[in-house]
Amino acid sequence: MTLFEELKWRGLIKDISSPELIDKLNEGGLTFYIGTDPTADSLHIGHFSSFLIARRLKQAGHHPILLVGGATGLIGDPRPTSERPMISKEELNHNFLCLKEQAETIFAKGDDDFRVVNNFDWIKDINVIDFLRDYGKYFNINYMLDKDIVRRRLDTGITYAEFSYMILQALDYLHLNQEFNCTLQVAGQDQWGNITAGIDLIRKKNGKEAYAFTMPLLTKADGTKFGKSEGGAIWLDKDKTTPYEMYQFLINAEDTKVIDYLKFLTFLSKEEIEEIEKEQLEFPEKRTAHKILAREVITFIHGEDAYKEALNISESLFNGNIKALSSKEIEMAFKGLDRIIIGEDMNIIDFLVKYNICSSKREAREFVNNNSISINGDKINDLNYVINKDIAIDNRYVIVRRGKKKYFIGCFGGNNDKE
Ligand code: 629
Repeated sequence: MTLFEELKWRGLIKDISSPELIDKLNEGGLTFYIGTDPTADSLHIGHFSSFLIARRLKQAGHHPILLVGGATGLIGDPRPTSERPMISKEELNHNFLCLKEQAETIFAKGDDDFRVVNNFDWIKDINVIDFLRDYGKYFNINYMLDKDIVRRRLDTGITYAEFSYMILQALDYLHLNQEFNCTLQVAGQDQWGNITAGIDLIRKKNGKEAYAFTMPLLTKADGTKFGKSEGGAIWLDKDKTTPYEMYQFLINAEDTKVIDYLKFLTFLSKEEIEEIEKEQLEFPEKRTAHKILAREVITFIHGEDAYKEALNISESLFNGNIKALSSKEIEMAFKGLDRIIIGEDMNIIDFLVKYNICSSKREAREFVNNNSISINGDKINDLNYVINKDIAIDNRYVIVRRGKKKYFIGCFGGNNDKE
């Protein structure tokens, strides 16, 4: 398979700017870029699904530039629905540093042929007269109004700032074309208008051909955006979304979409994925495709140790083997749960009632007697059992499971836990 055939097979091609691009992609050697605005302090898995193209193209002999929009982030790319609230320069700068770090550690991975640039570096020096003369003069209003997202915003309203955004992104492409002979921009399909504005500006100002292709935005079976779970976005920052939470999200991908996600989000070959697809069809209960998707994505983003930790948590919780978890893994596994701060040693029945794990002493005795209560993975049916630091994991954690899968996490007070 040529590169282009592989990208098509993986479902990574939505639109291409011209047929000549196909041979150029297959030949290798293009300098290309993909950009993101620092609208938050972390990239999310939707960005991951787009930015991964940078490593794919690099592996095929092209030269990547990742752009983090320190300037465009201050203006705001118009969304189809409504005007973005103005971000403060302090927040933008904080977000910029976070995203630059992620671009370098998750995607560039120390590879010297992986440039990360900030468009503030060249846009900050352009005064308003030069902006209007050197760039504004090349944009006909009808052309700008014709862009899909701008047109849809005319009735709800769009400010001059957001309306001008495409000129900035076009200016970026022109700058990278002049500085680095960048002749390809890649993005998700929502960026088509911004990218073609850049191609037209390069043709008008440099008299040169530039190219683009866009990728479809990854969706769930119901057509909604991939990467949104009920708990919100799936962030690449492990302190916002732990590798274990990412594991849970990926392992629960819809069966009808998991093979598409393997194509889009991993570097497994066509043969490997077809093998997995066969196994998935024959033994769906093994969830092989889901487990491999989680392994590949988490290992790429967070590394193998983080993946193994997430897997250990998942397997330990599944088979109730809580004692196999370290304190750190317990913290990760029960991150979303309210902590029960245990102030004193207590009989299990009093404990279950005091911390609302059971509604009454009668119910607590009933649960204990019929094996519905386990402490740190061990079923407890001794009504006189005492909860104290000796039974706690690391003298700190008491993990209670009520019934099949209702968990509570208790910890003995200490190091600034409020009682
Ligand atoms: C200046 C800014 C450029 C080139 C690109 C940009 C950012 C672009 C944008 N991109 C989205 C983002 O920042 O807004 N105007 O969140 C996002 N992108 C990745 C994919 C995307 C796109 O980061 O391209 O399609 C979806 O993930 O929406 O010179």
